[in-house]
Order: sequence, then C-alpha cells, then structure tokens
Amino acid sequence: MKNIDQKRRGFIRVAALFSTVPFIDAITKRGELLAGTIAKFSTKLVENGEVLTAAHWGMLKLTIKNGKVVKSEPYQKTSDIENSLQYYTQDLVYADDRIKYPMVRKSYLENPDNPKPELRGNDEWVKVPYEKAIKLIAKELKKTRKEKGAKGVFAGSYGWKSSGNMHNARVLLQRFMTATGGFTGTVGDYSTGASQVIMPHVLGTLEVYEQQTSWPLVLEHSKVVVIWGANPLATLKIAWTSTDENGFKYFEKLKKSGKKIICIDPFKTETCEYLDAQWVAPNPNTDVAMMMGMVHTLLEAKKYNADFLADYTEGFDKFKEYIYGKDDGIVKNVQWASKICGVDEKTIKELATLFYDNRTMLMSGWGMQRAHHGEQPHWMLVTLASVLGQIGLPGGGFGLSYHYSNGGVPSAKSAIVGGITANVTPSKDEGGAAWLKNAAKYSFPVARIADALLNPGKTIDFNGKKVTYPEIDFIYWVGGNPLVHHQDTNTLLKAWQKPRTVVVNEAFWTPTARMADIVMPATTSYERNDITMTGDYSNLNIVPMKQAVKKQFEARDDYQIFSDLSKEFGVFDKYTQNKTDLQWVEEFYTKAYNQAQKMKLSMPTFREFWGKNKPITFDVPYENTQFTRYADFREDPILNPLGTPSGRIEIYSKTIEKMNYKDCKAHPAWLEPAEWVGMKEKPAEFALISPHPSHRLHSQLNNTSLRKKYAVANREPIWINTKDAKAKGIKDGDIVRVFNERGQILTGAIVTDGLKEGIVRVQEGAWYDPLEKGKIGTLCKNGSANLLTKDIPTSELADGNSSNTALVNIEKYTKAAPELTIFTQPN
Ligand SMILES: Nc1nc2c(c(=O)[nH]1)N[C@H]1C(S)=C(S)[C@@H](COP(=O)(O)OP(=O)(O)OC[C@H]3O[C@@H](n4cnc5c(=O)[nH]c(N)nc54)[C@H](O)[C@@H]3O)O[C@H]1N2
Ligand SMILES: Nc1nc2c(c(=O)[nH]1)N[C@H]1C(S)=C(S)[C@@H](COP(=O)(O)OP(=O)(O)OC[C@H]3O[C@@H](n4cnc5c(=O)[nH]c(N)nc54)[C@H](O)[C@@H]3O)O[C@H]1N2
Ligand SMILES: [Mo]
Repeated sequence: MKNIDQKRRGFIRVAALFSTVPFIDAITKRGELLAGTIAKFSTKLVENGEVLTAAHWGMLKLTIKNGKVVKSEPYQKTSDIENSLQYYTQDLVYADDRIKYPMVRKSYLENPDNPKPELRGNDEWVKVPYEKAIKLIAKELKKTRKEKGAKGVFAGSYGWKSSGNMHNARVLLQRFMTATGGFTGTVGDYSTGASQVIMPHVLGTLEVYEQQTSWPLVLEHSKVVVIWGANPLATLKIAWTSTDENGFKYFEKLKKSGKKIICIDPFKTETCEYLDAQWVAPNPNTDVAMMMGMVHTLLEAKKYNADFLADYTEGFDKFKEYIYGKDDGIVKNVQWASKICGVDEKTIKELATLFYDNRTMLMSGWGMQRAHHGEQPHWMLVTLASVLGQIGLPGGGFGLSYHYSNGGVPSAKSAIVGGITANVTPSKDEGGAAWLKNAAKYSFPVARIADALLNPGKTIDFNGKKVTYPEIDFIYWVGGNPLVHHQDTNTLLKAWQKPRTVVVNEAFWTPTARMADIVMPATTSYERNDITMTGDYSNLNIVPMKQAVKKQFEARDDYQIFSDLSKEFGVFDKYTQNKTDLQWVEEFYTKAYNQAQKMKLSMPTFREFWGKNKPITFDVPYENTQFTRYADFREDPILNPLGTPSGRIEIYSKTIEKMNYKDCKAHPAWLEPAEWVGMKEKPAEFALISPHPSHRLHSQLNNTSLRKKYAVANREPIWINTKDAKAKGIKDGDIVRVFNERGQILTGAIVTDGLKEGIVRVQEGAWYDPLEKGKIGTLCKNGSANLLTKDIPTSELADGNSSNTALVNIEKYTKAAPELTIFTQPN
C-alpha cells in the first residue's frame, strides 16, 4: 500500500518529549491508555458537541450527544460529487456485529496442540478475560517460534486498516513481531501487483504510485481525455491516508470543459455517465489486443512519432516485427484485434487517429492489470503512448493514478507528519513506508498466500528470483479481511486449515475474524487519538483525529494489545519506547513542525493544534500546478535518463528476456488469459469482473445501513446485460445464483444495457456468508465475488492477483431465499 511521499519521509528521530514522565505500568490494568493524564492538556472527551476526525473516506465532522456519535458528515465539500461513505460512523461504532470481548474458539482453548482446525468457522466461541487471552497468544507464539522458527509465523497481514499514523494496525503488528524474533511477511500488494513489478523494467519507476501531470495542465492542454478501465467517481472516494477530495473537483471541471472524453470499460461506469463520455466496451482482459490494433493502424497510416520512438524508447523495432507477425505469422491489425476485444474495427481505427491528431491524455485505472498476464496492459499502454509521442508534453501521454488518492492534484508545500514504524530501530527512510519496504526477513508475493499455506517448501519464480515458501503454522492478522479479499475463497479455506494457530484483532465479526482461533476486540479509529495527512500525493492537510467516543465494550487499541504482548516477551520498553499513543502522535507532529520551521512555513505548536480541533491546510506553490510528468526526460534524455538499463522507455527489455518466462515475454504481447469469453472450450458462460465497490471500501461498511441503498433482494447486486438476462429468464430484482467449479454465491439482479453482452459484474468486498457454516464449497448468501475468482498468479514475473480473469454461470434462484446471518453476533 502506498504513500507516495514516503521517499521524502526521512525518519527524523525526535527526542522523547515526555521522557521525564515515568510511564505508568497500569497500561494493561485499565481499559484505556493514560494519555490524558500524561500529556498535560485536556483530552477529555466531548460530551456534547462536534469532533473532527478522518477516515480513508475523508475528513469527517462527527456530532456527539451525551457521549455518543449521532451524526457523521463531510467536513468539507469540494464539488457536487457525493461521497456516500461519509455518513455511517455511528453505524460502525455501534454495529450489531462489534467484537465485544476477547474470544477463543472452544476446541483451541481445550487443546491448543490439537486445535481441530477443520472446525474453524463452525465452533463455539468462549469469552475469556483479556489478560488470559494475552498470555495464551504469547505462549502459543513462543511455542511456534521454537518448533518452526520465525519463518513459521506469518504476519504479512495485508489490508486497509484505518487511517492514522499511530494506530496503523499492520505496522504495529510487525513492530511487535520484529521486536520479538521475526516473521514471514509479503511483498507487493493486491492493488497493482502486476504493474508495480513491470513498470520499473519499462520506466525505471513504480509509476502507479506517483504524482501525475497536474490537473490544471490537463484542463488547459488536453483535447482528448481517455479514461481507460477506471471509475474515478467511485475510487476517488478514498485515499490511503485520507482523501482530500480535490480529485472530484477536477473531474467536475473536466465535465464542464466540453473536452472529448472516452471511457474504455466493459461497464458503463458512473464516471462514464457523469462525464457524458463516449463508451467503448472491450471484453475483459483484451485491451492489449485493441491497443495493438491501434498501433498497427497508426503505423500503416504513418501517423506515429518516429523521432520520439528513436530518441526516447528502446527496442521498438523488435516490437514492430511482432506487430507485423514476423515470428508467429499473425499481423496484429484491427481485424485481428476486433475479433479478440469485441470492439468494431471502425471504432478502433477512429480512436487511434483521434489520439494521434489531438493532445491526448490516457488515464488508466488498475482493474485491467488485476488479471492473468496483467503485466501486459500497462506496458502496452506506455508503448501506445510512445507511438503517439506525447509523453512529457503538458496534457499528453499517460497517467496511471488519476483515479486514485487524488493523483494529479498539485502537491502542496507541506511538512510531513511522521508515523509508527515496523522496526523498533527504524532505518532512515522507513517512516510511513511500511508497504513495499519489507520489515520481514522472509517474504513471498502477497497474493500467493493460499499457495504458500498449501505448499510449504515449494519454490516459485518471481521477477527473476526464486522464492521458497516457508511452513506457516501461526497466522496473526490485523487490519485486513483475507477471507473476502483473496481470490478463490474455497481454496483459501482449505489452506486456512493448515496452520495450528490463527489470531485476529478486529472491531467486527468479519468472515476472517470468524475463521480465527483467538479474536481480540479492536477499537475503531473513533475511539482513540491519532493524526493523519490527506491526499497522498497532494499532502494538503494535517488532520487531528481526536478520540470521539469512549472505547466500546472491552475493545482495546492494537497498540495496547501489542504493548501488552511485548511485556510477555520482555520487550515492552523497546516496543513502546515508554510512550503513550498521544505522546507518539505529538512526536509525529513535531517532526513536521521542525520541518516547517526549516521550510519557513508557519505551523501551530502541537498543543494549539490539538486544542483547536481543525486541520492545517498548506499552500500549493504555483510551480506545482505546472508539473508535467516526464517533462525533464523529454527535454534532455541524456541528462535526465529514466532508471531503466537503457535510460529510456523499454518497449523491449533485455532484463526480462534473460528471465526467459513463458508468460511474460521481452516486449508487450497478446497472451490468452486462462479464462475469457473468447476461449475455445469455455468452462462457463460469462466473464466475471469484480471491480471496487462504489459504496464501500472493499468489505468495510458492508455492515452498515448504507448497504440498504445498494443491495438488491438484500444481497450484493449483479449487473447483467439485458439480452443475457432475457435468455436466462432473469428480471431486475431477481435473486441470481452465480457459480462455477470453484464456488457459488447469491446475488440480486440489476438488468442493464450498460454492460457488454457476455459479461457480469459483482463488486468485490461483500462479506462471505456461508449457508452451511464451516463447509467448504457451500453457497455464499451475501454474494462475495471471490468465491468465483481464480487464484492464479498474473505471471512468473509479478505473481500479482488475477481477480478479473474468471468465467461463471448464472441462473435464476427459485428456492426460498436464505436469511443473511453474517452481520450479527456469532454463537
Ligand atoms: N475479486 C477482487 N478481489 C479483490 C480486489 C478486486 O479488485 N477484485 N481488489 C483487491 C485489492 S486492490 C485490495 S487493496 C484488497 C483489500 O482487502 P482488505 O484491505 O483486506 O479489505 P478491507 O475490507 O478494507 O479490510 C480491512 C479490515 O481491517 C479492519 N480494520 C480497520 N481498522 C482497523 C484497526 O484499527 N485495527 C484492526 N485490528 N482492524 C482494523 C476492518 O474492520 C476490515 O475488516 O482486496 C483485493 N481483492
Ligand atoms: N469507493 C471505493 N474506492 C476505492 C476502493 C474501494 O474499495 N471503494 N479501493 C481502493 C483501492 S485499494 C484500489 S487498489 C483502487 C482500485 O482502482 P481500480 O483498480 O482502477 O478499480 P477497479 O474498480 O478494480 O477497476 C476500474 C475499472 O476497470 C474496469 N475493468 C475491469 N477489467 C477491465 C478490462 O479488462 N479492460 C478495461 N478496459 N477495463 C476493465 C472495471 O469495470 C472498472 O470500472 O481503488 C481504491 N478506491
Ligand atoms: Mo487496492
């Protein structure tokens, strides 16, 4: 996961601010940390009034009455675009499915050495005192480390934990694990698993998590804007830190600009509707073929920038031979492309010419790289952009992050707040960078988790290296929901039975919490003090995240849980550095404060800032509104080379050639996906796409009343093309069973012309709700898409997830509709 400014986030050690104040040992004995009494200013909770806080979905204004949150609203409005996620804080805090107490699975409690892992998900829960749970976790963790070594403990713990630089659940877990002997972790992420590995070979940088050519320049110079497999109206509702919502403002301006806008997506997204854009609908996983048809068109019409290709790229000649079919005898022309992608020849040709004749910005999302051979689409997009030759010109070229965390919103001149680190003695550049930096000594590509659990000792290829899976016997997961986020849930369920122990800290009884042995009740971010910045790329604001309400039931902060566990290992001082959470928050703030002094920016003292309950907003210097990505490279490719071996854009990569992979060649290629609509012997009828949900953050908020606004027949919606629905006798609002050899789910039908024929759409993130508890293969009543997706790596290069590569069948469900049981307390 990502914070783009991590490179700038040198960790500056600040002397312990309260080092003279002895840390009170009552930390475990009281439900709450003693921040209030130690930091000598009021941290009394507001009984009646308003509290500012922040979530991934933006700055929020909470109304508190008699000590309870009664209302949640946006703190600011930057445009007319609605952010539906901002109104449900009270539903989260007081959810019916809050985890109230530490809970242990009965069989595990009876005998942790023979814990009957097959009963996970279908055992009784036993309430245990907090101290007992802490002692149990510590004892079993020590046992596993002794028997299996540090490698046997998995703490990769991928997920979108809450915003906040202090209560960063995954980092807190890994900090504990590093302080006590190590763990197996992961590399990469689910978001851009393929692109973040291929792009460094092509452009010498991650590309997907970097600042884009600024929006003001796009509005001024672009004539054509292409939104290629992206749905920014949905995905800009959130950011990795907290959204600044200025992305919305610019999409509103784009709408008003009257520019030619094209959305290339199998689904006519809300973005496409909102912008009133031309809709072009390719089959899933086939954009590479369409782009090749465009390149062939441009070469034939002599409409390409030969100078750009010669001066700024490497290996185009070899790629051209491929386009003309030198080795395989297949010319990648529009006839060929159209047959694969299902877009008519005329449209492909017209688009290619339109792009060449006008200053064109190709804005791409990430959905198309979350697919088998997902390395190819963005590599091919960069190749197409090179043929057009507008990279490095204002408003031209491509951008891989306009749809995410406000990419393209000009960066402010801001001081950067520090954050808790996974290493107790952090390396110089670790602050906030926990995601691609690897605190673990051992790791494997993140989306190979089920494969790793099932096949200890197996060696796989990964980006030119070999990786051998360890034998995992202990899983500790915080801040993520793998039973919903990972592909092919039934295979994961099998894999999940392998380890002896599974511990989960959660605020809610998620499918993952239900599959654990020991569950620790976590606070939500509204029950503790924290701090965040907004925007990821823009860094516009510093926001206090003040505790709004008291900790619910016996919920504890992850920080407290790991502090208490640290005590069992004798590393409490090392872990906490004798600081409360609020003292850490002050330290993180002070880091920015000191930076600000050097930068001649004015910032209040921490005390003032915390007392005011208002964000600090930084100014945006004019030059940042004039940023053009790759302008330097374009101006002088010798003085400003890219970080690739040739210093240029590698359309042909000798590094990848040497790896000699069948499923990722040395140049972009059309490689048939394992399952797609055009394949010869289709195992099922329809292609399934599972994009990111408009009204959730993944699985987060599925357990709130927001669900009522989008659920159909009280389950996750499925979008079906009108003709397909008719052929299957399915009507709007019907319950539909979606199934394949991997799994089955129930969904509610939305019949539409806004989806290409032959494709169905179920958004990821609905909580897995098994009809028969603990039974692998049973029906999911709520409609979690990952019961149906395929758990195969994108290729041996990146090993990313392939969630958009799957075929499914659909049928009208005529049996009595089973009630959902996932949003209430378990037995
Ligand atoms: N089919 C399909 N699958 C996908 C995708 C797709 O496109 N299609 N997308 C993938 C992508 S890109 C991603 S990023 C993943 C996302 O997958 P996840 O990040 O696992 O999804 P979330 O639902 O955000 O899970 C976060 C969990 O953390 C919990 N949490 C929040 N705050 C705290 C805290 O302070 N402490 C603790 N202990 N817990 C906390 C929340 O309650 C929630 O259950 O899904 C992936 N899966
Ligand atoms: N509201 C909300 N916002 C979010 C998230 C969320 O869960 N909810 N998740 C956040 C995270 S972690 C991430 S990684 C990003 C994800 O950002 P993206 O990966 O860009 O989001 P997706 O919705 O998976 O995909 C974008 C679009 O790609 C289309 N698509 C799928 N397959 C193909 C294809 O083969 N070709 C073409 N042309 N289009 C295709 C989908 O229909 C969808 O409209 O979003 C972030 N923003
Ligand atoms: Mo993601």
